[in-house]
Amino acid sequence: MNPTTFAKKLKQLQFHHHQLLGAKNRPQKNGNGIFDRYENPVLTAEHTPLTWRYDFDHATNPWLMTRLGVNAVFNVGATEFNGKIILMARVEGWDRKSFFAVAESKNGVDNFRFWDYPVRMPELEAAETNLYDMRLVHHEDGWIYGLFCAERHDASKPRDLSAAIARGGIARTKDLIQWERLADLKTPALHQRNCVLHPEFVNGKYAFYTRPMADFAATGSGDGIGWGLCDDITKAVIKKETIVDPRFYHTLKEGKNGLGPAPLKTARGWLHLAHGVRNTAAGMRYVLYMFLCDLQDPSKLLHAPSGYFMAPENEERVGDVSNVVFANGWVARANGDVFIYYGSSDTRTHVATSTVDQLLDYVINTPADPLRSKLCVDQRCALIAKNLRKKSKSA
Ligand code: BGC
Ligand code: BMA
Repeated sequence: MNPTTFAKKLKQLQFHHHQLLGAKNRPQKNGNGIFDRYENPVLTAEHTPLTWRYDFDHATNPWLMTRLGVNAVFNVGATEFNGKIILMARVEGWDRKSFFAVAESKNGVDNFRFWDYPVRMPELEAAETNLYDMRLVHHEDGWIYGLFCAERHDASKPRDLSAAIARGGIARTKDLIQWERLADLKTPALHQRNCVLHPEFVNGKYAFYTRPMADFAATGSGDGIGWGLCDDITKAVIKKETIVDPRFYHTLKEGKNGLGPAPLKTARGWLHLAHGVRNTAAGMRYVLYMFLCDLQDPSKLLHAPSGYFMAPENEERVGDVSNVVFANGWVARANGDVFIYYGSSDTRTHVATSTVDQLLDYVINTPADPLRSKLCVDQRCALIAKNLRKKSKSA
């Protein structure tokens, strides 16, 4: 490519990138009354800066090749920071390694822009191979914590290249740029993914949601979403875990479940967003669900509405790992608006909006799963009868 064509092509690339980042995003019509989906994803691989992917120098990159491609941007942590909505994205390169990067937007639904550089997270040791799915938590101790999965090959099985160990990584920051890496969370279970820090002290201690598993990823190898306390966050050890939200046969969380972002504090309790997994002939299916826990005792489950909160739809259903929605970030604004960020099929990131009032109505007034077909029919018939009574009265 001659220098003139190169310059023209580079300009085109920059123009299209500019258009993409400036595009407006609108809520989809006909929401379900619980939340609204949006027309466009908020972040995709194409949203990452061109400076991360191309070498702009004609002398060293005469074909204007993508040198370090980005494969996917998904499973973002989220928080409000200096009046902006901040997403801590899981960015995955063409090399399959994930890393973290901050993107910010004023309104939380469009015009997300990445900061110039991704996060340079300090490594604990060279064995650590992949970092992903950060939960961002403003703790009442004044730090912003990042909790993420730190994955490595299982050195005890040198011949099995897919044998891995998932550990609960912890780091903290004040500015989202300089990170202090702390020791990984220690619990009785070998594998920990989906660990989340509770934003407040409980009995003067740090409190964690965990997800103890005996196997790296297999469904059926853990009991559910756990809870445990620890004294020292810099060397976090949980000796005893209790289960807050167990798995259950023939529900959306039969195979495995894990907490999403840290819970939102509301007048009625701690509001939770989690994922549930079931095994199917077509692979694992990931959906989102919600529940509410007691304000005084956050390990006590109060309400668990029946069924899923959100399941993959349309474009969301297809990607590198199809049939997956996964959420590890949400933001409740002071006016009660809630922005829920979710990854679809390990490929892209979307937003859905709701309000604290709507979500509380949803978790408190939606009946619980009665766990058997017969009882589910009774539950639905009660609803039908109520509606038909009303209809005949108004007729
Ligand atoms: C992937 C994760 C996945 C996990 C369990 C990891 O290697 O990076 O996205 O959740 O395996 O399947
Ligand atoms: C996991 C998660 C996610 C991912 C999902 C589906 O266990 O930790 O990173 O979205 O599997 O691949």
